[in-house]
Amino acid sequence: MIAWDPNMELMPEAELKKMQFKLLKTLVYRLYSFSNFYHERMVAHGVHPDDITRLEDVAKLPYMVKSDLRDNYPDKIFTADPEELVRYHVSSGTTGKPTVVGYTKNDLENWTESLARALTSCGVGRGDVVQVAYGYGLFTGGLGLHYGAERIGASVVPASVGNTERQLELMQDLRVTAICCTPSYLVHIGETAKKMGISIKDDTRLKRAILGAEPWSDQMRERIEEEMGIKAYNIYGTSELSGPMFTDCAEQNGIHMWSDIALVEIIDPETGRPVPDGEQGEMVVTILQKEALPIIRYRTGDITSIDHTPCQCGRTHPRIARLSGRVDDMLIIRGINVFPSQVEHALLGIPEVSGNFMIEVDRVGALDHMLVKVELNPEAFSDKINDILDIRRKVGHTLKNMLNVSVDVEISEPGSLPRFEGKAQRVIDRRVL
Ligand code: DLL
Repeated sequence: MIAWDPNMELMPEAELKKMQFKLLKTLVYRLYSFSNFYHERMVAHGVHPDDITRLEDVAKLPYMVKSDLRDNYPDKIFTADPEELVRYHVSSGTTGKPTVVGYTKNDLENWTESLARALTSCGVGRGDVVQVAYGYGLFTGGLGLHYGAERIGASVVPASVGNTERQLELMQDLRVTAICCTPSYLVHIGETAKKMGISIKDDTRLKRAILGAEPWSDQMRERIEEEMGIKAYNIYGTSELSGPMFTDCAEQNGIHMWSDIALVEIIDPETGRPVPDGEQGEMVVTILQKEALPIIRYRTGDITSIDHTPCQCGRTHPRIARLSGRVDDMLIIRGINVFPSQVEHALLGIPEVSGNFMIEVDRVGALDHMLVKVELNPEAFSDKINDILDIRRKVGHTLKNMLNVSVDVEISEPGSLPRFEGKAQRVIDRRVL
């Protein structure tokens, strides 16, 4: 196993915990003394830095949520002098004001190092040609992976998103070996390649894809790996935490959360109480070393579970499971909780349809009504109405079994549903709640 920073990545768990405690204590004292926002929060919550006497005491600190950042727009929570800031990223979000994240030189350094570790653990290194097809600019994906890939000595192709045919030309001409983009964009690149008569498996040198920024299923990973003859890794992060920072390793069995960077808790989103290892809940993250915009107990809204058992790869940092969705992604259909990721999971088990889908939710009378629009795979395309009705029935049954709620299914032609270059937006909820 090749690690970027073996001392840190293979450090015994007990030592990691000691380090985390020290970092937490320093962080809490610093913020209590120098940040109005955190000082007021801690006082209102009845907690003093002296109350933090062991790592588990992190639970005594108040939570932070996305609206705290919005309400303090643009930089009221920042704790670095303005002249220390070297970068801003801005996340637009779907509602209200955007959130602004500032970085000092050290913040960029820690972010870049965590990505260097992450990319190395996916098998990327010197000699690789990395096509960064996440958006460059205010989004953290493009520049983040760019700096990370440069740090490990790979050659970077800063392609950004869009212009898909050109992406394929670059991939072939520059002998790209690894691509970083959203999973839905890679699927779109694959479809475009087919139309252009290019086989990614046979006509390119692509070996790895580092995919994230949106939920995707294990079935999707397998399908991508098989079709393109590559290994597909999962990368996670959010702008508030700095950006993408954490990936799975060669074992492809969970995302390593670097313990010197992030202290991770999994809680029951309703009660706020911790849930045991292996059980799903909302991930709460404290970033232990951030200067410009410190983050204590940030409720990510992301649903996952944590595993502290040793990983076969040798890294000692805990792993989180593939994210199954967001607390706020969850649709409640006639009282049943439904996650869009369950729909993807179900569809990818049906050979006649693709994993590209749209969900439309309406209220008809007093009842919720969910329509899943599904695309046929080109091989299953038929002009016989009975064939299409059979597929529709099959999809309906599979979804009912997976979701425990009946949904309507609309079958459409191959390639007819929207394609996404950035994060896929698959749900249209027209209910007025
Ligand atoms: O999406 C950062 C990023 C860039 C991650 C490139 C990975 C690759 P935001 O725009 O702030 O930042 O969105 C963060 O995206 O809370 C998750 O809900 C979702 N997300 C990110 N990665 C994954 C993933 C970037 N691997 C939000 N699986 C997060 C599922 C993901 N969801």
